[in-house]
Amino acid sequence: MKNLSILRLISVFVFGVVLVMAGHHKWGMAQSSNESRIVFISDRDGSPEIYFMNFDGSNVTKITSNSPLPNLPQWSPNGEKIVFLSDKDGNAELYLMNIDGSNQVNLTNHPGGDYSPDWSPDGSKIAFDSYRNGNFEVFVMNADGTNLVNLTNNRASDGFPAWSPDGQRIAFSSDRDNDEDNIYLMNADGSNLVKLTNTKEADFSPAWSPDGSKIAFVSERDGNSEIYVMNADGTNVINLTKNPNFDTFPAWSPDGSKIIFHSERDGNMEIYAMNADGSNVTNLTNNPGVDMSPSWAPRR
Ligand SMILES: [Ca+2]
Ligand SMILES: [Ca+2]
Ligand SMILES: [Ca+2]
Ligand SMILES: [Ca+2]
Repeated sequence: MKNLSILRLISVFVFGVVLVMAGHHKWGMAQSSNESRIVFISDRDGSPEIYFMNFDGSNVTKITSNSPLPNLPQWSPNGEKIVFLSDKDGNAELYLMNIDGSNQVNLTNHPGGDYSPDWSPDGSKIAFDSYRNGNFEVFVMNADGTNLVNLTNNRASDGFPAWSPDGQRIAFSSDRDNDEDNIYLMNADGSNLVKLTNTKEADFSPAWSPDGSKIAFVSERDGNSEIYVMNADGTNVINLTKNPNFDTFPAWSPDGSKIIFHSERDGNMEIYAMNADGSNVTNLTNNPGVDMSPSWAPRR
C-alpha cells in the first residue's frame, strides 16, 4: 500500500522543509477550556515536538523536549493522557504520557513499526497499526499495553484504525481486494467486515463524527489528497477541501461543527480548521515551520 508508506515517510520528510512565512491569525471564537485545545506536532523551534494550542491558534505551548520524531498525538477520552508515536527507542513505538509531557511509557515495545494510535471511546483500549508481522495489521491493546490482539490477520495492508463513538466498530483502510486502499468497517472484535468505499484511487485516514453519523477521510480520487466526508454507511460522499495541494489528517471538533486537518496549501505544512461542510477554512498555525497531525481535546 503505497499511501500508508508515503504517509509514514511524511513525518520524516516534511521536517526537512524550510520555507518562509510570517504572520499570526486570531480566529476569535470563545470555547470552554479543555474543548478549545488542540495537540499537534511542530518543528518551529528547530526540531519536532508536541505542542498544544487553543482552538483559535492562540496560546501555543510546547509539551515535550528532545523527543525524537514525535508524531500522531491523540488525547485520551478523559483528557488526562496523550498517546503518541516516537522512535526514541530505535523504532516506531507508541508512548503514553501525562499532558504535561511527564511519565512517558513505551506501550508497544516491539522492533516492528507501530503507528496510528486511536483511543476507544471509554479510554480502556488503544487501536493502532503495526508492521510487526511483515504487513500492516490493525491491533488493539489495553491502554497499558497489555492484551494485544490482531484484528485484521490479512496479508494486505490494513491501517488507520478509527473507533466509532459508540465503541462498537472500527473503521480502517485496506487494499485487501487487490485494489488501492478503501475504507472498511469491522466490529471492535474484528468480525463483520463491511467495505464502505470502492474507488481506484486511495481512500484512507477515516475519522468518525462525534455523533457517529459521518466519517471524514482522505481520498486521492480527484487527483490529489482531499478531505471527504460520507455518511457512516458509505453514501453521500462529498469533497470538502477542493484544493490542488496536499490536504490530509482530518479530525473532528468534540461538538462536530468543525474538522481540523493539515495542508501545504500556503507553502508549508499548517493546521487548518473548517466548518464540517467545508466552508470557512482558517489557518490556525501560520508559522514557517512544519505544523501537522492535529488532535482535538476530548469533550469533558
Ligand atoms: Ca515498535
Ligand atoms: Ca494486513
Ligand atoms: Ca487537496
Ligand atoms: Ca507551518
